[in-house]
Amino acid sequence: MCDTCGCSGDGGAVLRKPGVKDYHVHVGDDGHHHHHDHQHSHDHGHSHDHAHEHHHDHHHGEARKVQMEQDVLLQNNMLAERNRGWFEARRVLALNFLSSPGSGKTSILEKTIPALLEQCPVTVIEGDQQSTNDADRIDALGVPVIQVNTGTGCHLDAQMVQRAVRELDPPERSLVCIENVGNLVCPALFDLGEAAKVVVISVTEGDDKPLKYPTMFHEADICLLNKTDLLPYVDFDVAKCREYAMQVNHHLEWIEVSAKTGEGFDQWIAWLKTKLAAL
Ligand SMILES: Nc1nc2c(ncn2[C@@H]2O[C@H](COP(=O)(O)OP(=O)(O)OP(=O)(O)O)[C@@H](O)[C@H]2O)c(=O)[nH]1
Ligand SMILES: [Zn+2]
Ligand SMILES: [Zn+2]
Repeated sequence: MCDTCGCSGDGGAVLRKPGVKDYHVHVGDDGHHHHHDHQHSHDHGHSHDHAHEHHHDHHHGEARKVQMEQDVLLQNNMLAERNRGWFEARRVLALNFLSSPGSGKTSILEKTIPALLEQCPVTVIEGDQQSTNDADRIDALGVPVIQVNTGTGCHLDAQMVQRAVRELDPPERSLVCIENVGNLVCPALFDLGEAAKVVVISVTEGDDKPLKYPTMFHEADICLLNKTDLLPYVDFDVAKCREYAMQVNHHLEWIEVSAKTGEGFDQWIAWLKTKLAAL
């Protein structure tokens, strides 16, 4: 997470809308308590006979870092629960899409959304460090979308989603798709208030990913294995990958798809429709 991976997480995120040049909303940093007790290294070569009080805080650095991480996550979890309550009260199905960069999250959304629009309204929150590329792709589908640019941050957090949701104002009984920043590590730790986490991996990434990034697969509710159209060209053992994923999380649902050919989308759309029907 932030303090460990060095990403800022300090409220520097900005919301943007495709085609609306002046639209620019800063996500405030309230609710994000970053303790900036710098860990000065005090070199005691000099004598201490000056008058001002010297505050030497000799807490163990590691312990403090862990405490800070716990505080940040606690704050986030509280906000996430508020988001969850808001979604539930409005009968909104919020899904958090997670993967490493380029696994096909946006491509999957591009294919999924048109198939659902008959059944219910869809809105999208796009998370990326920079650019509105993904939001532009969703905008082309004609559904409302907000881009969250996290700057140096490598994940979305509950506060960014709360702010984006306020702007989007998704209608009752609708689907909100949240595409997280491409990253298999940090986003797993940050609850956004979603009903389910959808982890996407593609066959070009290697079948050992569930073992290398177990937290993500442990936290996910469903895994979409994407780019199955490329299986003839890569060394990727689908059965093995699935077995590894199940070792980490035996409740994980598993669907194999290709956003390019549409293979497996019947099953995926059926999964979504079941969730939407239960709202
Ligand atoms: N062959 C093939 N290519 C795909 C498939 N899905 C996505 N791609 C390609 O993979 C690349 C990345 O796809 P995106 O949908 O942008 O991936 P993403 O996960 O949204 O990427 P980030 O937002 O940057 O993390 C693009 O060139 C897509 O055309 C697929 O099923 N098969
Ligand atoms: Zn991070
Ligand atoms: Zn994307």
